Amino acid sequence: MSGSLLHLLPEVADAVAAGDPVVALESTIISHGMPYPTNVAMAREVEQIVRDRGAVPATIAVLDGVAKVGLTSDDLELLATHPDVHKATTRDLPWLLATGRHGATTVAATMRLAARAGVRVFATGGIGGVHRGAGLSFDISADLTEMATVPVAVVSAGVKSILDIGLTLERMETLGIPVIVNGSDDFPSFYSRTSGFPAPRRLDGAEEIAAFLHAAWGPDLGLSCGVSIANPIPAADEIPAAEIHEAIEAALAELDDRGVVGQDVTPFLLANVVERTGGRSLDANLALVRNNAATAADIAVSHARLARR
Ligand code: PSU
Ligand code: MN
Repeated sequence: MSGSLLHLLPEVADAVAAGDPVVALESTIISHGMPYPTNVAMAREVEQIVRDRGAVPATIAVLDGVAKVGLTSDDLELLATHPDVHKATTRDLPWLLATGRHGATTVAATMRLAARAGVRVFATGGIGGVHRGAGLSFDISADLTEMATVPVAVVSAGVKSILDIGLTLERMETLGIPVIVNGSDDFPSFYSRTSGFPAPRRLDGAEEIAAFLHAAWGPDLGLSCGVSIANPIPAADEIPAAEIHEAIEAALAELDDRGVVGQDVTPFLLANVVERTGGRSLDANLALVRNNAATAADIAVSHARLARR
């Protein structure tokens, strides 16, 4: 089940072997997406939400050069506090393993390790995509490449408007990534339930989404791609697009001024927006992550039932 540098927590390995529901969780959001100690509290709470809905949580990261699927509470604390945890997308994984470092996995790297471990459903906050100005910078997240190639369902709250949402949807279409919106006709934009773009496909609830995954990956079609499931933030927690707009524009301007590029772009923008909105954007972020964990757990439970037949 696991090689010497890929370790599954026994609880996760047992659940996968039995075909029981498991939900993968990423770690970049812990190390590079939220301030301490909110980040570690969030990581623990989200695992509990997954458990309460009948699935096994598997937070994923690289620790001391070992790719871990399923972490202990101490591992979560390390990821939240250690100064030398590298942000890791898929291409960084061999470097971390070969040199024995710590890495916090992005959506892309988490998907890859989840798939290696046999986990098919994954909850996160927001996915990466096509950055504004990508026509010149070529900055397009490796999350999209991974979703085109690895059969894992990623439950997010859509795409933050730090990105070009329209181009991100175009790119996902080209790459053949199915995009489902749960319970809405509008594609959501993280803090907001709408984005100005329609849902490419709408499904309502975990049962319908699990049936979609089963159709995609089952023996009839045998698709090998991932699935992007956009789950709008609950209405009570939403920040209307007009209210977050100013903070995002200012963060993008500061990004330009400082000349931040490459893998530092997304963490810079995330931290800058939190700073500019005070606690408000962080509260919304926490609410949508909880919501995504609950939805992903429900999908994993329904999908495990279908896949077992
Ligand atoms: N978008 C968010 N919150 C996040 C991220 C993106 O709203 O925490 C993180 C995720 O881990 C995602 C990564 O996979 O940033 C994308 O980074 P990049 O744009 O460098 O590919
Ligand atoms: Mn990038």
